[in-house]
Amino acid sequence: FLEYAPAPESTAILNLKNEYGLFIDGEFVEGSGTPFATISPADEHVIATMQSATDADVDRAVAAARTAYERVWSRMSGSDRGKYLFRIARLIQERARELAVAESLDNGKPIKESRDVDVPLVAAWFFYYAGWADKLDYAGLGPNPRALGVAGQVIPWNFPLLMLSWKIAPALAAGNTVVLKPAETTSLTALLFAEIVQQAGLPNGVVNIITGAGSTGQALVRHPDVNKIAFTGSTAVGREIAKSVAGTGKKVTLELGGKAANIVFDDAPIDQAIEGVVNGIFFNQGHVCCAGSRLLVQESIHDEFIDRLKSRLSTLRLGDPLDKNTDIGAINSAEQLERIRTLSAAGEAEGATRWSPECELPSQGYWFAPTIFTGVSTSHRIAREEIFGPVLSVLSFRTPDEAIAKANNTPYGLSAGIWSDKGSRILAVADRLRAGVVWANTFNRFDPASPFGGYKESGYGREGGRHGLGAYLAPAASGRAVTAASD
Ligand code: TXE
Repeated sequence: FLEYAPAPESTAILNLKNEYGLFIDGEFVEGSGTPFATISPADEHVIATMQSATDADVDRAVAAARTAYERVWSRMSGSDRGKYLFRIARLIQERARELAVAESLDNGKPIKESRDVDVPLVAAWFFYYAGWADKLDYAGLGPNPRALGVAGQVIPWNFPLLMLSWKIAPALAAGNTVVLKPAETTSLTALLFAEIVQQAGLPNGVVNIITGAGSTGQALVRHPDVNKIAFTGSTAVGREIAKSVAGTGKKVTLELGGKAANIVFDDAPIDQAIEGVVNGIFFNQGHVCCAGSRLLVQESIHDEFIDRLKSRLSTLRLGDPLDKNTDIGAINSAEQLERIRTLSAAGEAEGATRWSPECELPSQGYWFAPTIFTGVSTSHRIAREEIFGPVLSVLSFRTPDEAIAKANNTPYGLSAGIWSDKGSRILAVADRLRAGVVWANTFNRFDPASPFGGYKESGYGREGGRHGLGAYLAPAASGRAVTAASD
């Protein structure tokens, strides 16, 4: 199911509306807030207008999800829930080209990424969790694992559709209903997904999509009738959410920022490592929570490695996200561009050496040239703070112990990469890295069967695999070993 139709090249394939409503109880409805525009970050043109959901709209969406949970979804057999998820997965495949174009248009990411990575993974996530829906009783998740009820889900703008699938697929497979709020700059594909929900004939209210800013997310998180919160976004907002749900009994998973180390030993396959380092930080313009934003390279190969890395960067093509030859697209928003500029300026002010290949930036839209900083020390802001842009901070090390100490010297703990020819070294180093995911001789590889999540300020809970289901289930009360068939 990972094979896809040939390249989508243009927006001619899209059939977008000028205005989108909120998706509540199976229908697109008007919201009561002030509408806002979603724009293309590549040239700032308005794509469509969307609704800001107010507290009253959040109430409506949560009530619809509650009714659907009580009356329909929690009474349905796992195999029937699975059939709906399979149907959604197939519809995503059927509309793959259109979804990829819409995602690149709204987010700014290169079409070859949305076409070959994001959308295939979205389908894969629904297929994977569809397969779980009828197997929960036998999966070692406790006797008769029970759904939690209504899940409130808030997602970011870097992988709009993929983050939606990470949230919605396991929640539905486990028997929960959902109210999801996409990020304000990238809600378009979530609303196209709402159309898919309608096409799939999912019972009304099982999935609700409400658009709006952070205040809408906050109202959803605080809503007393929401049983589970799943959030992916900044550590600052994650902290706020953790505080606001303390003592409410809501189950929470938080997937927050990162500052991953990509560790290259002197025995690494160099060409492969160069590609992995480039992919690690420039994939999706570096708007990736697990991005390999710190390169730790062994001192003996440092200079040669950096020279070859620079040559490779000079071949990257930056430009129109809808051009299938583009490697680096637009920065998602003016705010994010400003954050990247501020931290890059701090890198220079603190004494690191900045370098970018020659690269002409388009005059309209939000753009940032691929950048590397050498001579970075662990105390520099660019070594400590998440930049979330196409900016690589390079540090060096002499021994494996030093590499491990530097890699772990961060408040985050989401991911890491190790490049070495020696399997024993990879295992020994991986074991001592405080990171939820460690890639060996590869980077940014995702699979629905594999749990993903962090340590420390990168959050808690795991998404993906059996663990991802556990986040949406509560074991039944002890002694309740048999479920009667429902009518
Ligand atoms: O994130 P926010 P922003 C990091 C990255 C980036 C920084 C800021 O470093 O530069 O965060 O990005 C909703 N209650 N990441 O400002 O604000 C918001 O509407 C509930 C890493 O975009 O966290 C959006 O839907 N929800 C990250 C979502 O939260 C709230 C991905 C994320 O927005 C809310 C994104 C509130 N009080 C940014 N305030 C990753 N881990 O991948 C905002 N939101």
